[in-house]
Amino acid sequence: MPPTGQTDPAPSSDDERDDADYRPVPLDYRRPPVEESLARSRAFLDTMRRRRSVRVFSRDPVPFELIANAVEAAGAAPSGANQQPWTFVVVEDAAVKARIREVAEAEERDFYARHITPEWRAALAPLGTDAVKAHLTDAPYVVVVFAQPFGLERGPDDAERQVKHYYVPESVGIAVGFFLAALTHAGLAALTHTPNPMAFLGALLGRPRNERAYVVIPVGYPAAGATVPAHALQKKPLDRILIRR
Ligand code: IYR
Repeated sequence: MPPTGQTDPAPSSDDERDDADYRPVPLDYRRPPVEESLARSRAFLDTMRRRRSVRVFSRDPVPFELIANAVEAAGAAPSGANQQPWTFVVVEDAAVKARIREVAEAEERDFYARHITPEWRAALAPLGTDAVKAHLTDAPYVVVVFAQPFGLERGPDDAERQVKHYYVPESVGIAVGFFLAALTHAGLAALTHTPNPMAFLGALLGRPRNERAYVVIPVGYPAAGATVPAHALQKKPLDRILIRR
């Protein structure tokens, strides 16, 4: 770099600024003994194998900390450029849940009556789903996850500007996976539900213009005597999903 005559030269290119931004810190990590790893891995597998999508919920209350901890676990997920392009809106208000149910059911009625293809109907038949979405009012929490395709920041001039986010669907999908795993680990039940279209949720929940509804997840305890479709018990065996080379 040519001399600038300044004692504290300003960065002259983006590359140099990026170098200056990178600040390594020691990794906080403890390697567990192999026996401990195996025991934890097996216990986690046992928990996750029992996970089911639950469509009938008890109205029993669930401590909010369980939801907050699961959201914090989701927030620990990796994301494109660590931009964390997600917001988890936890709906507890009965009137808001009722409104979500009303609109979602209207859309689902339309889907099942008009938009579903014969192929799609056949794929859903073993799940026994229909347009009635009682889980949206019975579950104590309805978590609506929003993705942020871009961020909104205020510049030094106080003007709002858009910041592009990278790998948004992948990042939000991973975070939702962490969320579902955390709920399962805590002994809670959930359903991944995607009413189609979902645009009404941004308006209903007063979300900013950079957020798009990604998935709706009712969370609670299963209703007493809840049943699940036998079809959902059939997970592909390991030798069909794991290939060693
Ligand atoms: N959104 C509809 C239909 C539906 C679609 C899929 I793919 C599912 O795995 C389950 C349901 C509904 O919620 O009923």
